[in-house]
Amino acid sequence: MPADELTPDHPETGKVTESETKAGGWPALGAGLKHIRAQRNTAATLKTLLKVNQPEGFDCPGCAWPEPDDPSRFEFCENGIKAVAWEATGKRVGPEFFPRHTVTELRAQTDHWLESQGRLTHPMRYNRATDKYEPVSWAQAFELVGDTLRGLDSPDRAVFYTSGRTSNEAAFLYQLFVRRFGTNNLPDCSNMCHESSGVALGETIGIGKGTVRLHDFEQADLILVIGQNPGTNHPRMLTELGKAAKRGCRIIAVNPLKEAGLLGFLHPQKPVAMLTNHATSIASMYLQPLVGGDLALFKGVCKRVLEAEDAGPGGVLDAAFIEAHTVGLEALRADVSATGWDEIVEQSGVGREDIVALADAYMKAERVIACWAMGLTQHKHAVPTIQMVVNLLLLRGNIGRPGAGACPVRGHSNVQGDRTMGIFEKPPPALMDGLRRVFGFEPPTEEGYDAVGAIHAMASGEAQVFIGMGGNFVSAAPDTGYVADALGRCKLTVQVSTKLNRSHTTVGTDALILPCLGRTETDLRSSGPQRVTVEDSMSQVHASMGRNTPASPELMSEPAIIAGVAVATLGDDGGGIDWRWLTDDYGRIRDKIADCLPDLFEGYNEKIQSPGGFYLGNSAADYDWKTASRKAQFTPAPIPDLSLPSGQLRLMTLRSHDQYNTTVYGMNDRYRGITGTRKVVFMHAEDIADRGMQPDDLADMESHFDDGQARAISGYRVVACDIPRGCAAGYFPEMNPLVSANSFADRSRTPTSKFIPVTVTRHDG
Ligand SMILES: Nc1nc2c(c(=O)[nH]1)N[C@H]1C(S)=C(S)[C@@H](COP(=O)(O)OP(=O)(O)OC[C@H]3O[C@@H](n4cnc5c(=O)[nH]c(N)nc54)[C@H](O)[C@@H]3O)O[C@H]1N2
Ligand SMILES: Nc1nc2c(c(=O)[nH]1)N[C@H]1C(S)=C(S)[C@@H](COP(=O)(O)OP(=O)(O)OC[C@H]3O[C@@H](n4cnc5c(=O)[nH]c(N)nc54)[C@H](O)[C@@H]3O)O[C@H]1N2
Ligand SMILES: [Mo]
Repeated sequence: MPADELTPDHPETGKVTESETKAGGWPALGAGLKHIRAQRNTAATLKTLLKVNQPEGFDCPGCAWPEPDDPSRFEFCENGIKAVAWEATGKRVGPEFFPRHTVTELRAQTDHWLESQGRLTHPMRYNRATDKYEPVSWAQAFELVGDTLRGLDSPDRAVFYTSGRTSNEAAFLYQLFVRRFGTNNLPDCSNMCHESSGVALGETIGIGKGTVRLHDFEQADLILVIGQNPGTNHPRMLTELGKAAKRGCRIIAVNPLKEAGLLGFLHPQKPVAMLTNHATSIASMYLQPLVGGDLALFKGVCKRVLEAEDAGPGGVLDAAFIEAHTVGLEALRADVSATGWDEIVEQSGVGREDIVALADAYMKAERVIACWAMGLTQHKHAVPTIQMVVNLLLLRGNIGRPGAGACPVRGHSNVQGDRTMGIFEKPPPALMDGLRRVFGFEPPTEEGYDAVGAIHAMASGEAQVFIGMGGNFVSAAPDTGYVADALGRCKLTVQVSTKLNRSHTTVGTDALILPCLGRTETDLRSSGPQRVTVEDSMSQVHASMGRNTPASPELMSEPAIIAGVAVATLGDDGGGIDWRWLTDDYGRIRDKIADCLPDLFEGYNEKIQSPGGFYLGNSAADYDWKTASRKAQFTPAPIPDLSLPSGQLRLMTLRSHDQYNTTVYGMNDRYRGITGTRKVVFMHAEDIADRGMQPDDLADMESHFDDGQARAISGYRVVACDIPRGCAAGYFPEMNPLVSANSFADRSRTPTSKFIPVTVTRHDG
């Protein structure tokens, strides 16, 4: 499908002004309130907000940043308000909506328009003859899914995607159904997100999760924020960073772009600071590497640390920690000394004196936390880059010690929990043993498709059914046109969703929209209202209870939908599993989870009674290294040569301040000075001039991968910003037609959404 058809133009009313130098403050509160009013449900939304992240309330459906143990009465942020208001909207997309729009017409609308129409209320089935969706009963919908799945010549012909909002209970049930059906085809948004972190940490410290907890932020004396934009994507993290900065902890940002939220922060819930407009400075040092230059940069930092140790042996490294807990230092030392400063400086784009300054700050600090997000994970060499950061932490024993550790900051509010529950194309052995023992069936052993694998399998016809438990696969995945075609080749596409999105417009021969309850809504089952549980970025599991009246009486919960599909597919005996009994009371699902994974979840139902929930523990934080060598692993890695042919730029795709992934709340990106448009490309002023253009000119863009495919988008407004020469930035998902499904990280297979070689030329016409 041509890219232009899938990334329709927004009305061109855009305006570019100066970018900001701090995040939060009055504009943040104002923006939050504006969003509540726009959703036509002000009173209900305000009432809802009082329940966000409170002990008896629901977990914010925004990001995965943890809640403090003692949350102030209002534990929310501007973007949490948007996420909640978006779900609690008064607008509806009911059966009266669909006769007015063919799917072809819907495809021509922007992502923003589609989602702004409101909450989905009824199950709908696509009618190819009229090119429209029509109401269908739940029973008929389940029958269609069951019949189609049973008609496949192998269970491996179906793909079961998950986005990261799905609760532990729904996720466990979903993977149970999928494995009972007979496949491990369980790709998820994590494949496109923090998979590289999971692989890198698994190999080096034996667990694919972060090692720090929230209270560690109170003890750190250096926090590195690498490839992450918390002002927009994890605003509540700024509270922690602000507090840390105030008590003298150093914060160093590593990001090609100068992001407002890393420069300063005005807490929107601290009236005095608000009234005096007195922002807390955050980063005391801001390094701007070339896009993709972090491996070289952190190798340089390791080099400086090792040189300092050589100059004064015994004074720099944590010899006791290294001796007791690590292997591989000599290999790293050899690799680092064989790497010259010229290469480090050239490939990182950071001057030697700045690398030395970062290393010196590191060596002065007793307790160091390294945080990172998509700026590190979505690169071809993402895994070794993260491992170089781990090397740096290990050199001075900064894993396991209070106030120190590795902190991959997760995205979706339960993406980490979904993985713990077994949403993974690689069947986790402990869970497979549990399934065998508790449910008495033999789970499939062959690895399933991850996100990239699923795309190619649908394109080639090897996979013929796509079921999405949340998310918006076509817009989130790389190479939008290719994915749309791949979905179009399926016999059946099913989207379990709360809002209309582009994936509903890229239909298979048959297609269903199954509307579900959101996190904020009461989930009433025969045993009463249900709570669900989620795991945050720091391995804390806690309960979440929706309180709002559901957007429509027709909505079903995700667990109930899974049960319906399971019975329709596996037959009346449900493959030996009583799905209805399990979903009448989610406590029963939790008991089964505890039976399957007793080490982590024993006493699950009791433990979630306590307001803050419970901590799953982290073996690495306890100096228990579950690696092959039973030690933490230093990992040498060559610096890749990332130089591009002359004229090409390194494009990174990122989030504006007004979106949640593919959910576009609005057209503004306040901190970056953008109003009313998303069709922009950020570049260095001299790179703009070199191309004979001026800021505000319109440009066309073409990407260059060595897979022989041409990928282009057109009509993007050029914006000058503080970014290294040779680098550029634009918004996800609009720029996804430029990303290749054949370009992904080594070992983790995460699409390289932060490194797209592009040419930018003046738009003619
Ligand atoms: N409001 C809101 N909250 C969200 C989301 C949302 O869309 N909206 N999404 C959620 C999800 S799923 C996720 S995964 C997280 C994403 O959170 P982030 O990772 O913060 O999101 P991105 O916008 O992708 O920004 C990545 C940052 O990395 C920088 N960067 C890009 N390339 C490089 C590089 O090569 N090196 C370095 N050092 N930096 C680089 C960019 O300049 C940018 O500041 O947020 C979660 N929270
Ligand atoms: N180019 C580029 N591509 C990227 C990225 C990037 O930085 N650059 N980031 C990647 C990352 S980090 C991620 S995590 C993925 C995100 O990929 P996804 O998770 O697939 O996408 P979302 O946009 O979060 O999904 C939004 C949809 O979820 C549905 N939804 C919302 N709440 C619920 C709920 O409670 N239940 C159900 N069933 N559905 C719900 C709504 O219908 C909404 O339309 O995108 C990836 N793609
Ligand atoms: Mo993500």
